[in-house]
Amino acid sequence: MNFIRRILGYSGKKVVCPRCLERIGVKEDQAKLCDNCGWGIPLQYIRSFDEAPPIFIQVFGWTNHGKTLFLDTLRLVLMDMHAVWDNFRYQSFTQMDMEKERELQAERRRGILAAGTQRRERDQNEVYIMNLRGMERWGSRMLVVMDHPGEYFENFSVPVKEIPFLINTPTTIMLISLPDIVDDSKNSAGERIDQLFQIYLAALENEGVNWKKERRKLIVVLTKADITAGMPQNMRNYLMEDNIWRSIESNTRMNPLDSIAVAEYLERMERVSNDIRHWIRSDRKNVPGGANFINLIDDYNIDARFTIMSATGGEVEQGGINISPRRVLDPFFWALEFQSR
Ligand SMILES: Nc1nc2c(ncn2[C@@H]2O[C@H](COP(=O)(O)OP(=O)(O)OP(=O)(O)O)[C@@H](O)[C@H]2O)c(=O)[nH]1
Ligand SMILES: [Mg+2]
Repeated sequence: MNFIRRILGYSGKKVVCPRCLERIGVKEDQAKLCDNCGWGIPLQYIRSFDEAPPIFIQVFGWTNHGKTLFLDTLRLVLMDMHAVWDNFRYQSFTQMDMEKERELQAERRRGILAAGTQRRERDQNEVYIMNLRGMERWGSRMLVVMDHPGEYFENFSVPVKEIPFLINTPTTIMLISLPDIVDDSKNSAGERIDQLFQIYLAALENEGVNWKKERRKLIVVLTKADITAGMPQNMRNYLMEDNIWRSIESNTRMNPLDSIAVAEYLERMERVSNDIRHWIRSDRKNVPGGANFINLIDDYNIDARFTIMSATGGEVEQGGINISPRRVLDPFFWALEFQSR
């Protein structure tokens, strides 16, 4: 039997298509077009699948709130994680991924990350795969990312077919920029944080999600924390104390994130998550819709964690920005925790 399998090149192996998440049969030594969606699955993805299972990141958030910049700076930080993990290495699996990598590195060398509108012209339905190896605690994982335009999440008609990870993976990153909803001049529609969540609930409910049966996981990311008003001092300190980027930039050696340090990092993240949750629940002025948001989360049995982050590290200047991302790893670490159990 094994002999016949070898001759036919059939290993009985199945992988999850990184585009539509259907489980499909593959051969160990051949790239393959997905039987379900036709997407070209790279050979290295197939080879690595068992040893480095995929981790899917779906970002849900309105236009101009910072989704693309979050995903881009996360990739930039991940490319330099050797700073804290001695055996860390990453790899692009497709030409498109490598081009993206070069583009980000070039922008970073110029100290500039292009602004939102321009970035939106890219094909929004592309799947980016980054193979990450040698991560302390989590080992090897393939990070699979899609970046959708905020228009998709604007109202109750979310095009879920275009957003396969939303329904088919249990974890969603809900990203919201409080400065963009608190400032009336940027928020003529009067959007509130609980409304973004109601759109999420409606999208999943339309697809028949059973909240009691499958506990959904939500990572709430308050982005643009560098310009967020009214944030308690302990949270602000937490944001500013992240010095991974600084040590990467200055090429200075940091304390490695060994297994003990990672465990401590996660404990602190959990405490900060509780603080943020409390702040959202109680600060009516600076977090419009916050109390309703938290109560709905509990009502729908959702397993939520909360993070603050800044993709830029500071206010954006005309023409470009000298970035200094802070705490962009936190949502990723939560996703790893959620998708490792
Ligand atoms: N101060 C500050 N500005 C940010 C931050 N992240 C993003 N921005 C600004 O917000 C703008 C929009 O960010 P994008 O990442 O393009 O937003 P998006 O959510 O991808 O927008 P769409 O693609 O239209 O849905 C950027 O051009 C930056 O000027 C941040 O952490 N801090
Ligand atoms: Mg975008």
